[in-house]
Amino acid sequence: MRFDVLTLFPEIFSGYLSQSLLKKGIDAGLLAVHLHDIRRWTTDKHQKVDDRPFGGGPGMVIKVEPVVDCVEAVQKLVEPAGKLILLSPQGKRLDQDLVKELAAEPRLVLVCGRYEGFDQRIIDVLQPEEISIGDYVLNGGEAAAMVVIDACSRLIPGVLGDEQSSQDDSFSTESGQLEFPQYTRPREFRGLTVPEVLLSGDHGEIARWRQEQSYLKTKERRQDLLE
Ligand code: 6GU
Repeated sequence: MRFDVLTLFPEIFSGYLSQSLLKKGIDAGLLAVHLHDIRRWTTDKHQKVDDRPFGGGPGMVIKVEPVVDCVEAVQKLVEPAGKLILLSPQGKRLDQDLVKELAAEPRLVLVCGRYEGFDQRIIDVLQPEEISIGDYVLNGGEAAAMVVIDACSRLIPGVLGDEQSSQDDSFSTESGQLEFPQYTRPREFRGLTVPEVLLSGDHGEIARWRQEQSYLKTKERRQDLLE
């Protein structure tokens, strides 16, 4: 799977992409992330990517020409052109079902906003899918793009090792419930012991216990997931 990220701050991504599972997936050729600096598509002397809003008001608005030029150039780099996504707090809220849809795409082109927003004509011309990662405001779409890449990468076959699995993750279980509690050594810490059933070796009992724990935790914390 290929991700192209269009941003004013490409450096933000380097640390994140060079660690852990994402790095392994990239090194193994299972995913690729290409960063594109929107500022490189400006044509004026001052490389201006934002300007004051018509009609007045605080903040700056991202200009239409560099973003549209950058998107069109990046989409032409390779086939297929990829699914175009604009990260924005006005977008459709990301959840695991949407992650599954996105992870089935061969290529995503992710456009990160900053400041007060995009010139509306960017959206009118490019007609991207707008995606938000939740009901709060970030300084920009970069953290949201990393969330999309991270969540999708877990669903790409081979990115998680054999010993790991996205099947048991919260929201990914058949039942859509939260995860059961996990324990590892030592058996006792500050008087807190590991539930006896997990030491029993009875795999049927363990599976039943875990299912029940998932259900109880979901009922207590996220009744909405059971409805
Ligand atoms: Cl995608 N961008 C910004 N700026 N804020 C957000 C967001 C995105 N998703 C939630 N809040």
